[in-house]
Amino acid sequence: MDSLREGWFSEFSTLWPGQCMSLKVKEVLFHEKSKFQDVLVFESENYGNVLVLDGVIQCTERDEFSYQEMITHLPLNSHPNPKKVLVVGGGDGGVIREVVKHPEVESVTQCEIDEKVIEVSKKYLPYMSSGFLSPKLTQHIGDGFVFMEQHHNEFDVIITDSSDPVGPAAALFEKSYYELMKKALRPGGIVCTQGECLWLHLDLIKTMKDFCQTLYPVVDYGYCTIPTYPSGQIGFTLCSLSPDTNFREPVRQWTKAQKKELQLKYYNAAIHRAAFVLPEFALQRLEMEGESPEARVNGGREDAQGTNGVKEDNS
Ligand code: SPM
Repeated sequence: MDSLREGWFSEFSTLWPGQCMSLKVKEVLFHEKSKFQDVLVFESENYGNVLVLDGVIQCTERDEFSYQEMITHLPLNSHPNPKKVLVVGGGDGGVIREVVKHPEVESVTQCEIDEKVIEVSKKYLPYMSSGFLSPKLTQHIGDGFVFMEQHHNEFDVIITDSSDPVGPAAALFEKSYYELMKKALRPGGIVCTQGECLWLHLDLIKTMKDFCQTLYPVVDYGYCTIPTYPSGQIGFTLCSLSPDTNFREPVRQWTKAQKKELQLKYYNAAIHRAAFVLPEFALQRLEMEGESPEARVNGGREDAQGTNGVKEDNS
C-alpha cells in the first residue's frame, strides 16, 4: 500500500493488521533507500518532523520524549552505579541524549547499523541528535548482533533501541541476542530493550519474557504511552543479572529542580513505579496474575506504611 498519499502519511504493517496511524504531511524533507531500509523524514502538520523507517514511524518531535526517557531512565535508575552504557540502534540520538544526563555514566558506546539514519537525524531532528555532541560518546557503525558477539564483560547497562522484529532488527528479538547481551554485561548488569505493544504483541512479549527468565534472575516488563506508536503504547523488556534488582522501585530520584535542569518531560519516580502496573489481560497472559497491580507497585512488598511504595514526587 502507498504510505504517502494525498498529503497524508499512513503507517501500514502486517504487525498491526487492520489499523494504521495517519499523519498529515506538510512537506517531505528526505526520502531515499539506504543500504538497509527505506528512510523517510517529513514535516507533519502537528507532530513536528517525523522519522520513518521501512514505512514505520520511529519518532516524532512532539512525542519522542516519552519513549526515549523511559527506555533510558527505567534501566539507569534501576542500576546503583551505571558507568559504562551501550546503546544498540537509537540512530536518531534521543536515547544517547537521555543517557548522558546521568552524571554516573562515564562512557556511552553506540552501535547503529544504518549510518544514513544518523545523518538524517543530525540534519532534521536537531533536539534528538543533540546527544551526539557528548564527549562521553563513541560511535560504531555496524550490526548490533555482531558487535555483541565481540564484547564480553564490558557494560553496566545495555539499551537496545531497535525498530520492530522485521528487517534489520529481527535478530534483536531472538533468545541468542539476549544470551550475547548477558555475556557483554558486567556483574550486576541490566538490559532494557524495545518491548513492543501489549495490545498487539502479547504473544511475542510472553515468548520473550519466558526465554529471558531462563537467562536472567530478574525479568520485568514496563510500558509508556505514546500517541504515534500503534495503539498508543509501547513497552520495555528489562532483565538484570543481580537477583537484588527491583525494577519497580527507582534506586535514585531527582528533585523538582533536577528534573527541570535535566529537561525531563515524561519520566519521574512515580511514573517509573507505575510503568510496571499492568492491566489484568496482560497479567494473565504473561502469567503474572498472582501479582496484584497494587502489590506490584512496590515489587510485591508492602512497605512499613502499607502504602505499597506509592509516594508523592513533588520534592
Ligand atoms: N529512538 C527512537 C527509535 C524508535 N525505536 C522503536 C520504534 C518502534 C516502532 N514501532 C512501534 C511498534 C510498536 N508495536
